[in-house]
Amino acid sequence: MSRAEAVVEINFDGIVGPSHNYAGLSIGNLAAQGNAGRVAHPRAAALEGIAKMRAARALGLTQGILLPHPRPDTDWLAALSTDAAGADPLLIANAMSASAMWAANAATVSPAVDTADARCHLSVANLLTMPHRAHEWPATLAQLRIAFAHPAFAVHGPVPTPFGDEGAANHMRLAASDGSPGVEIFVYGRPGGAFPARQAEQASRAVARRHGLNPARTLFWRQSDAAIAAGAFHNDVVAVADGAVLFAHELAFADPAAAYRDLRALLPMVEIVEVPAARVPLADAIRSYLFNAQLVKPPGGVPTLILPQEAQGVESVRGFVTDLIAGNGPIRAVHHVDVRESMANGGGPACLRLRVVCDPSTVDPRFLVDDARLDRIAAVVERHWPVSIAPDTLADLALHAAIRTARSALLAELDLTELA
Ligand code: SUG
Repeated sequence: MSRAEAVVEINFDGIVGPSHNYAGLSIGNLAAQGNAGRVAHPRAAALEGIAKMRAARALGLTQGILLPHPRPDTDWLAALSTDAAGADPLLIANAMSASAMWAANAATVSPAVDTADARCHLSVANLLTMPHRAHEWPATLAQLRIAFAHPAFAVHGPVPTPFGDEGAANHMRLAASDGSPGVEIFVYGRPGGAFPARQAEQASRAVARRHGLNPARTLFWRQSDAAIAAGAFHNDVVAVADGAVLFAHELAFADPAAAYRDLRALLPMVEIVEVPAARVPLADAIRSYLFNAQLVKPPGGVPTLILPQEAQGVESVRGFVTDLIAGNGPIRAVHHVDVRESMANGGGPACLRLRVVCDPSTVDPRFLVDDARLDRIAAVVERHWPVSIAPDTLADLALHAAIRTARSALLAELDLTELA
């Protein structure tokens, strides 16, 4: 079998780290702001993530992992001339963030079939808009360089400041079939609204250039100001694409008519499922995370939405999804998962995963999981992850020690101690 034939989409999920907490650090992320100060449950959170990976595997999908980062981030605190014992509470909260779990913000990925040098390109995201996320990229890059060390890949560092880049959460790829060249769509925000626009147009354009994408098959769409103002801090809160299907809210993009015209010209077979605001108000879409679904096509199966269970709790969304599945459209099945601990920080099923279209045999196998490896990860989590963390305990040195021990145990279990 040639490499092109062996190419599949792998979902790399961020394992929820032992410092998972609700410090309310993300302005414009309504769930995170609304849950600031709540007690978090890192152990339950990580087990929910593992259960989601098991559900994806049960559908026949290939599953990978990314590992939690060292927390508190003492390198970052040292660069700020302080440390975990002496830093002010806000810096400690920033240094303790487990936000690397949202792997959709780890990098932007262009499969080999789309790039000039026929390698799969990954650009680590700089995440520079939010202080708690801006120090993620070095530890992410270290993992990407190991997981994708094979010459089939090109791994890039971050786009330089001041151009904010939040990775795959603001990138969509549509293609006629597995293995055929895609249309890559970069979605950026216009600054100046009530909430930060985290993806800068120039960052998106730089990523497209460094990946060697064909300009004729690359689109740049602006997010609507209304979407950002309503809490769509990333495009993947209001749109998702897979295969030849785009599923998006009517108010996701600044100029949807022009956007869809350009997309149809490049990919005539595209199926655009646009959800009218009259049917699902933007606020309901964001509250339910209807669009933060994983849209997947299991081998031999039908296009399926993996939705957060919260989508069942919002009436307009529940009704829409029922009709969607019953209708003649391209999305034929729905599967609900419980990721409520991540959801409470604004991270749904799609946030938790980074899609890489590649031949799995070119990936470092320590970053791929089967059920047995998921069992082993779950056992470490059960043994070492804190049961709960209250935000007013984030500076507790005993908690820091427990979190370090927990991560070390996971790295040892997965034979990844070079990340220590
Ligand atoms: O960047 N939440 C993340 C959620 C990221 C969701 N990812 C995607 N949409 N792809 C964020 O806002 C909350 C952290 C806190 O407040 O402690 C947080 O970072």
